[in-house]
Amino acid sequence: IELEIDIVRAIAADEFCTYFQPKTCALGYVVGAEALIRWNHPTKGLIVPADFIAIAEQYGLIQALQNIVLRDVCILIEQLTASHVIDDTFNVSINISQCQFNSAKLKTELLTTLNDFSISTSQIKLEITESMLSGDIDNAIQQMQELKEDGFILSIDDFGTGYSCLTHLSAFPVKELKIDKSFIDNVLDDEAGKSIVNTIISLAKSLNIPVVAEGVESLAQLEALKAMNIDSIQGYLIAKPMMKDDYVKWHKHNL
Ligand code: G
Ligand code: G
Ligand code: MN
Ligand code: NA
Repeated sequence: IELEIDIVRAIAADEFCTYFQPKTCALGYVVGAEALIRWNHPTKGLIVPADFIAIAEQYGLIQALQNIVLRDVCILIEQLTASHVIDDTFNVSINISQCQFNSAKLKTELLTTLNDFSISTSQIKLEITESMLSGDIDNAIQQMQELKEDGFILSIDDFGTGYSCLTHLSAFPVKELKIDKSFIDNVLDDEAGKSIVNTIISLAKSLNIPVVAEGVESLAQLEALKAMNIDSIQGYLIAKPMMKDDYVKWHKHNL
């Protein structure tokens, strides 16, 4: 069966689900989470996004998947709010694809789903990869500005891998910059690895943009990043992405 037909079938069969990975501040308090889609395939088992996101983008199915993720995010936020374990500074990140970012309908799609819940746009963070910000800069800034005006928080994902023009960084209305895992992997290797991460953190700090380290796996990495004044941490050291119920349990035990 063709994968795109299988995606359409799987949407109707409710086989997609959303995992959540927590993000903590340098002191260890939970400050947010990232939503990561998974496909519970009846015969193939759990399928990761690397194996279907590109196909979904190609066949115009990505917004349908995004709506599922956003709905799951809203359900999580409502549940955590009802349990009094978050306040309205807690936000959940969703990953935006290039084709969605280019679409004039993105904002309406997001607002339509949010409308079914009593959740503020400021509790939703939109992750745009750095590579999406290297083409038509004026268009990118305008799209970001419009999303920001509706209250969405914007984040630059996979920073350091996208060859964006650094002079534009101060023009982007973003509230977060996520250093790509590939740089965090090398932070203990040698002076060069350390210096690259330190330079990204200093650059973001000078622009008043909080910085997240992605893919932190060891205490030694965490200590090195804290010494460089990192703001937040995401990675297996804190927790792997979890199903909603496991995430809620984890969250309540790690307040
Ligand atoms: O969850 P995992 O680490 O396997 O994610 C791999 C990639 O898939 C990441 O780059 C992430 O941005 C992307 N991804 C995960 N969930 C979504 C989603 O809901 N929408 C889009 N567009 N990409 C996603
Ligand atoms: O959207 P983005 O490309 O940033 O997606 C983050 C991806 O990184 C997710 O697929 C998530 O499962 C993965 N991830 C998060 N933390 C770690 C980690 O500590 N180690 C590894 N190997 N992967 C991680
Ligand atoms: Mn991401
Ligand atoms: Na990333």
